[in-house]
Amino acid sequence: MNKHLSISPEVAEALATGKPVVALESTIISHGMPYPQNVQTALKVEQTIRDHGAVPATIAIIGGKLKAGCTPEEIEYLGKQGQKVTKASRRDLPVLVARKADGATTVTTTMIIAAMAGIKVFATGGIGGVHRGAETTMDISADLEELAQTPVMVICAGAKSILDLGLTLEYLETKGVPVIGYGTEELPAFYTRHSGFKVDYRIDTPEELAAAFHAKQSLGLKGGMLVTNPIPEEYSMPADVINTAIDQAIDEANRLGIRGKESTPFLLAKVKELTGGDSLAANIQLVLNNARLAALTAGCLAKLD
Ligand code: PSU
Ligand code: MN
Repeated sequence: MNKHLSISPEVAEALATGKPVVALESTIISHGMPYPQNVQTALKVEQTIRDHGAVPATIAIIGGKLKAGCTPEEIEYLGKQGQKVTKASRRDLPVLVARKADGATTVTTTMIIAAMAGIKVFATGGIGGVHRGAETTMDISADLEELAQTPVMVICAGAKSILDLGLTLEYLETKGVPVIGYGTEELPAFYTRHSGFKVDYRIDTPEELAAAFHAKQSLGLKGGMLVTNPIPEEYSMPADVINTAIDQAIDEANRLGIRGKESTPFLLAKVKELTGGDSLAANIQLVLNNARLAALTAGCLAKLD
């Protein structure tokens, strides 16, 4: 085991006995939602995973340790610190670990730590991707590169249209990452079920998700798989409301010259501010929905492995 990795006793026991485990990211807690809803949601997501037969492993960097399985106290700490915690992507790991610092893990670093621990399924809200205007800014999330090289299935609700969804799909195709729609042929756009873009394959059951991931691994193909699970209809938002807010947020980011790693958190916070509590409520529901699917899929995968 890597000397920087620290697996909680419950997660270690589950992994050793072949029980299903689901990884969860911590940037969604620190940067993705306001306190205290972020902490409440993180704990509820863990409970949902337990209710569906799997063990949750919330992932973060605490005191330079790569944690697979956070305590409720650690979750509370990350949630309270909010944006003061370093948003940690792949490039941030060496310095944070050397300094024994804290970091909230993005999709990228959550995949890295999950893979180190031997966790294969990861549930989150949305992933990073190719930003609008990337032709000139070159702002492409490290999440896409990670999906290309690290063997973890990421279950999300698609990507927000703060990104260029068409270019994001092109990038994933180039990198050989299968993009699956759960019960849909269309890529969901986080708050809404529709984007107008097609996924590679529609899969309708957790059994088949597990079988596809298992096949990818037994073929010796590196990298992960992206499962996009649409937000339940009753919680989805009107497309015009959300798209107007996103356009306004992007205009403001451009005006203020927001760039780099601040870009995604700025846009997420702005969209939330412009759409009030509705987008937060939708966000919470789609994460719970992904947690359920991830737990069931991890259960199926545990039977195949
Ligand atoms: N998109 C969301 N919610 C999030 C994020 C993205 O809808 O919380 C977070 C995730 O942690 C993701 C990260 O991995 O932002 C991507 O940041 P960047 O675009 O800087 O790579
Ligand atoms: Mn970026």
